[in-house]
Formats: sequence, structure tokens, C-alpha cells
Amino acid sequence: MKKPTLLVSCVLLIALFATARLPAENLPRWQETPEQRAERMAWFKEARFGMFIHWGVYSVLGGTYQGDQVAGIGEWIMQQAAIPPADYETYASMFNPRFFDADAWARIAKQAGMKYIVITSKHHDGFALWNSQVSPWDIMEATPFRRDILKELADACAKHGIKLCFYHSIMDWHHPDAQRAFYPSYNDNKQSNPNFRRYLDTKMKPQLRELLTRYGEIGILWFDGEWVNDYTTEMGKEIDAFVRSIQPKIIVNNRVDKGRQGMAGLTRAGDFAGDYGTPEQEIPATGLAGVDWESCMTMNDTWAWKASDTKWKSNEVLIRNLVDIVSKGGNYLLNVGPTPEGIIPRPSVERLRAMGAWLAVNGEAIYGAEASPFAHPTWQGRFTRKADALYAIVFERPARPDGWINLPQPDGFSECSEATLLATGERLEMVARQGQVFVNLPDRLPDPVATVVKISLK
Ligand code: H79
Repeated sequence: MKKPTLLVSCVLLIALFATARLPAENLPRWQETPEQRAERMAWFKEARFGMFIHWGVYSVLGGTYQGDQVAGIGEWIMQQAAIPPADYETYASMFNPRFFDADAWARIAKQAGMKYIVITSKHHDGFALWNSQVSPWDIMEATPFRRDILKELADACAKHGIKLCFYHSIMDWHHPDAQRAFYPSYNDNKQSNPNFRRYLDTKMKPQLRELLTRYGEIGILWFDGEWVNDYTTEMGKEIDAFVRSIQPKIIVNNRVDKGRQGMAGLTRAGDFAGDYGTPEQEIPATGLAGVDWESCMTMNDTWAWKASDTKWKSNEVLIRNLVDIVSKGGNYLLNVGPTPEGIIPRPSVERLRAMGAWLAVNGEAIYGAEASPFAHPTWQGRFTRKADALYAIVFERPARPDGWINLPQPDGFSECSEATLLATGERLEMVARQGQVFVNLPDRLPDPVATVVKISLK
């Protein structure tokens, strides 16, 4: 009687010990503690600003097919112009970006104050921007360029302290077992490919393994194209677990599963995989308590380069978008679409420089900042907050009452609190009265786009 009990106890004890010793990284997502999750998300929340790069075979076409301008976003041209795969392949043989310089791209991002880069490892057209052994539809075998773009970018990012992340579409308009079968309407959401499972097992997962094992630690896997019929929520959870079994610390966006609510991008209630919401081309109206999110947006109208698209947003709009997003607790993933020669367009570079200049002065109010504890102010501007400060970011100097901004008295406010201009260090007159704080701005704001007033707390 005693012996088996002892044996059982021993086995149980060993099992218990083994479980307790299981490294946290090996626990599935649903067993991750809130602290472990917070630790995994920490760099992302600190970063607040990243660069999206859309680049591939579609960049060669630049929005034009057989002499015709094609409507829609540039990277969709294969679908928009109903280009047969074999014809589309001929453009890959013209992809030879003689000015591609990964280091220059990383420097542009760095100077803009961006902390991470998300590049299209594979967009909907299925083309791999890296040296893939899984498929010949890649940079090495389908183009004369024959350089591993992701490897060069990984090295440049490591050198400049930027987190490298991969966009990866679940769709594949080039693969016979995926949406290629739907030609000429690759994006038809009513059609099914009975071999989709085979595509998942023989292309998508093996390519993801390449991406996760060859380029060091990847910050984010940024999935897209999850709306296709054949991709299920079970597959979403499977892919999520697969990715995290290879890189346990990686962040995965919500498009890995089927929980996204349209372009608003946040995740529906329910059991869905993914670490954060992905509003596309929009900024949520208000902050979202307890939810991590990132708005991805273009600087003009297209993601991939389109020669005719000159609808550039102003520096003012871009800087204020960043402020608006951070004041609501989100990240800003701002896109560039390099030319087929490998150049980030000059209008993009100019705007990024302006953003970098603004951040060099005012970054304290952005990096690691959290959502405003208050609703939007009555004057033009936003709030962000950190543990020891509240930042009032002023877009326009209120004329009445002359130069005064007001805000509810924040937690941690005391008689020792002071208000200063981040740009100059100048101390501003501040009055607290009846639960409100009033700060008097100088006659001329140091920055007409966005001037930051720091209100110290504690
Ligand atoms: O990679 C970028 C887009 O290509 C991708 N997501 C971002 C990050 C994306 N995939 N689908 N969509 C965006 C929505 C697509 C909308 C449109 Fe169209 C594509 C509008 C015009 C072209 C599809 C074809 C819907 C209408 C026509």
C-alpha cells in the first residue's frame, strides 16, 4: 500500500517540478501572466512610432499596366488589372533596384524618430523578398537582383538599433493552392480552393519558419489577408502558436486570426489570437482602455509606389496624427513605398525629416507615453501622460481667454508642480483653481504645428 503511493507521489512531484520549471516562453499565450504579456509588449508601447515599407514586384509597375493607369492602391495592381500570373512574373524579371541601400533606409527611419520597421516580406502577390528555399517565386530566382533584401535590412536595423518586423500576407495570388485558382478575381471571397491546407503546410508555414530562423529576433509578425474564405479561426490559432513556438517573445497582430472588425481593425469580443488591434487608414475617435493598437496609414493614398499619386499629407497632419494616436494609447505605423530603383520618394523623406525634427525636441511626450486620462480639451490639442508628468500638446494658441489652456487637475498634481515648454525649458504661469489647472502660453508658440507643455507631477 505504501510503496505505490510513494511511487505515485514521486512521479507527481517530478511532474510538478517539471511544470514549475517550464520556462515561461514555452507556455501558450493563454497561460501567459499579465506581467509576462506586459513585458513582451513593453518595447512596442515604448516605441509609439514605426515605419511600414511596401515594396515588391508591384513597385515595378508603379500603378501602370500596359500603358493604362490602374485605379486603386499600387500593391493591388495584379488584382485590379486582372494580370495573369505568368504575365506578372515578367515584371519580376525587371526588378533590379540598383539604388537599394538598406543602411540608408534604416537611417531615414532612425532620423525620423521611428523605432521599428515593418516590411512586406510577402504581400498578396505571394512574392518573397528574401532568399526562400521554399519557392522560386522570390528575389533570388525570379529577379536579376539576387540579393536577400531582408538580410540586408536585418543587418542595417541591428546596426541602427531598430526593431525589424515582417508584414506577411496569408493570401497568395501566385500559388496554385491558394487564390491563384480564382484568377481573374484573386480576391473573390466566395470562392474556395480545396488545396488551401496544402498551401498552408508546404508554403506558408515553411516560409514563416525561414523568416523566424534566419534574421535574428523579429519584433512583430504583421499578418494580413486573413479574410480569405479558406482561412479559418482554427488555422489562425495554429499559425499564432506556430510563430510563437519559434520566437516566444514575438508580437503578433490580430490579423493572424479572424477577429478583426473591418478596417476599424480592433478585435471583436471572443476567443481570438493576436496581441493588438490594427486600424487601417484611420484613427479611433477615442482611446481604448486596456487594448493595444496601432494605426497604419499612408503618406499619400497608396502603400506601394505609384508614380501618379502625389496626394501627400502635410507635415502638420502627420505630426498631429502621431500626437492624436499617442494621446489615445496607440502606435503610428507610417508607410513609405520605395521606387523600383530602391529609393524612398523624396516627398516621404522630407516629411519624415520634419517629424524627426519635431520628435528630437518633443519626443519625451511621445515615447513611452500613455493615453490621456482626460477627454479631448476644448482648445485645439491633445494630452499624453507618463508616471511623473502630463503633457499638454497644443495645436493652436487659444485667442480667448488670451493664451490660456485649461485641463482637469491631474492625479499627482501638487503645489510643487510646474509647467514648462519642452522646446525651451521656459517656465509658464500656472494657476490651479476649483479642480482645474490653467496655463498661460507665450504670445508666440515655439512650434506652430504642435507645442508641448510639460506639467510635472508628484
Ligand atoms: O498592405 C496594405 C494593403 O494592401 C492591405 N493592407 C494594407 C496594410 C489591404 N488589403 N486589403 N485592403 C487593404 C483593403 C483593400 C481595399 C482596396 Fe480594393 C483594394 C480598395 C481598392 C483596392 C479591393 C479591390 C477592394 C476594392 C477593390
